[in-house]
Amino acid sequence: MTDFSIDTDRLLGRLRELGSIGRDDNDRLIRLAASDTEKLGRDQLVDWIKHAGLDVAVDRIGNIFGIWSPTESTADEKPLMLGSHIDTVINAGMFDGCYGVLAGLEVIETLKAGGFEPSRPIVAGAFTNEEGVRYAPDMMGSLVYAGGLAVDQALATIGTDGTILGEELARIGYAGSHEPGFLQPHAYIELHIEQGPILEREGIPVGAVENLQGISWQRVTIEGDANHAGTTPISMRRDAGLAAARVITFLRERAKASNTPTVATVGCMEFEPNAINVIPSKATFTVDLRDPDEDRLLEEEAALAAYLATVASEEQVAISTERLARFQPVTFDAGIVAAVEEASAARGLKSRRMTSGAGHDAQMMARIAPSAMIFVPSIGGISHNPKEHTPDSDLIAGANILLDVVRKLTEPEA
Ligand code: HGY
Ligand code: MN
Ligand code: MN
Repeated sequence: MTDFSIDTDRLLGRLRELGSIGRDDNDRLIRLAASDTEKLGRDQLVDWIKHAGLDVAVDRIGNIFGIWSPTESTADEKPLMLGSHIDTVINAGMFDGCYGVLAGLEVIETLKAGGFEPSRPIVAGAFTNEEGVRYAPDMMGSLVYAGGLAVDQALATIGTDGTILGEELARIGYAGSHEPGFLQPHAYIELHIEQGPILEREGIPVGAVENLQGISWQRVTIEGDANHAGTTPISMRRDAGLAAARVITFLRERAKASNTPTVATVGCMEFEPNAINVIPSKATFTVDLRDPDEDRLLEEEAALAAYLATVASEEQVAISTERLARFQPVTFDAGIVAAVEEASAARGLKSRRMTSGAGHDAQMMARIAPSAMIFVPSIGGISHNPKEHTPDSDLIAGANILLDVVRKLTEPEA
């Protein structure tokens, strides 16, 4: 098999270029789904896809695909799909998602330039709204693509800023015509930074991701009574803020005491009227619960519901919840996971099997095709933070492993 290796300057240069698109006046990277800044990132990606001589397709939920189908005889075969996302969180790092999209495109360009004739088309994709920060749930574009959410329902989603996703996609020019799922993949592979501390801590450059944990997102609303901070005795308070604080503490203490991989996060919190000398009448916050084991995740959800009832009666407040996302744990394709390990060994790189703590588009694509992920180390395990970093050598190694696995899965019959 002729040796191929990716064009490192092209991949690293594009990563930095895309990482510079969508920064605010304080240099914070913010490319929320279907926003003006994300449009700039999308436009740049489409330029690169066209420059690579691939066909560009955009579906109704705004997922972008670069399609390489070099030979007539295999054009009708199901494609091998590579992908991730280019939308970001607020004040993001530059590798989350973008690395997998650009490495997928890089692999295709390298194979194309090297005269490789794949046994099936190869597609590089960028899924809409993987982060779910502006519109819930997260992994929305791939969830719709995999048939887990009706496209019209997704397009009608109202964002945290009151906008409607479908209108925003149309406004930025990415309300595509293809029906989501128009290309049913033969297999799906996603290269991604680990976003956790394990690979770096163990000095291992490649993660062969064999499963991904379950995710439960809820919005909790607590309603009490506004009252004077100075004159209202503690015994007479219906303090929504205090009640919210009790829930946050409960979640942390329960997760810590559990001795399991369960994690719980309250990432968003709003008080009303939000005034220094007024007892909060209302607290609205989000709860993100995760666990690789579905039964444990169900237990955590039940424990939270029971505690909310306790707090409601003890603090004399009204508590309601709204489901924002719920995804069960996913196990990836053992054959592709093994191919990642073999490709790593063939390049003299150590790899280890691992679970993904973060949600990814692969979690959704696994519903319609054999799927797996490749991780590279994150320095300090930091992500969703501008300090997110992966050394060039690890980025290049991961992309070459992706290249080798793609070749193995599309090697023409001898
Ligand atoms: O929430 C997640 O794990 C992903 O970053 N959307
Ligand atoms: Mn990601
Ligand atoms: Mn992310």
